[in-house]
Amino acid sequence: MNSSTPEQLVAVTVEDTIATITLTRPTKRNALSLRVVEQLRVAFDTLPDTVRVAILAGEGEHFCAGLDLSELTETTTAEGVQHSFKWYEAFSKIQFGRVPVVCVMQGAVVGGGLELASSAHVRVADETTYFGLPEGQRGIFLGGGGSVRVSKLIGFSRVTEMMLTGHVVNASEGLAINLTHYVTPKGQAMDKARELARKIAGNAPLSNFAITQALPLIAEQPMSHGLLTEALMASITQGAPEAKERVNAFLEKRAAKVSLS
Ligand code: 1HE
Repeated sequence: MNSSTPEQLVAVTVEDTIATITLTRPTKRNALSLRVVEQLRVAFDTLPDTVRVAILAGEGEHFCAGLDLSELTETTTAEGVQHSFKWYEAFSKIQFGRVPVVCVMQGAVVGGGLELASSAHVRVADETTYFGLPEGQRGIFLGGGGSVRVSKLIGFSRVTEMMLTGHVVNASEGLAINLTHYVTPKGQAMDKARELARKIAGNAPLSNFAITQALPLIAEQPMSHGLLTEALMASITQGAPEAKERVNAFLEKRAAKVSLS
């Protein structure tokens, strides 16, 4: 399936079990207008049932320049809150949708672009990538969930420092502080993301469900609740026939060992 028309700001392609959802507004550095955010929501909400992993990417030299600042016109407080809630709804479809999401990054991953990337489960940057939170300089604040999601990735102290000082973090520094899981040479992040997506698609769907849905909730639970949730999820996943088959495959030396490659 391929779908992209001139007025479309988000393109969806599906190959086997992997969907690629691409921001297609490179002339505006993939800035997130409300139309883009809405198209992202629809794209993640309507993935075909055959899809097991999604790749999120941005066309051109920059993943995403954040909020479309041309839309930051005079709004009432209530309209501003509604604006954020539209972003929350779309980004929630990414983080808590049916499939794991791998984000491919290059160039600017700033402001709302970093809030978007932090909604994905796995992040792959190429060496041109840089991360910034220029809201302070623009006289605004995070509004796409970054106070929560980016703070969970790097801690609120680093978010505070980036926002106060305008500190722009390069790819290798981003790797060190957990803004990205991988850094590739220039232009190779998509290849790496596809390789990872194929691995993720090969996991048991129930395990992927537990990893993407239960893990973030467990992290927010008090320890006693978290351990109980974990025990229940463990029991549910290992009770599935697919788990038994996979474990037997290992015991019968039919499955790959854990290795560094
Ligand atoms: C934009 C935007 C945008 C570019 N909204 N139009 N985000 C920012 O503060 C980042 C602002 N953007 C930049 O700093 C730079 O554009 C980049 C470093 C990302 C890329 O630089 P460059 O030299 O490749 O591109 P450019 O020439 O700056 O921009 C190309 C065009 O995209 C230009 O429009 P044109 O009509 O003159 O061609 C820019 O105006 C346009 N453009 N970025 C609108 N962001 C839910 S709260 C989230 C809060 C935030 O995200 S705050 C951070 C906002």
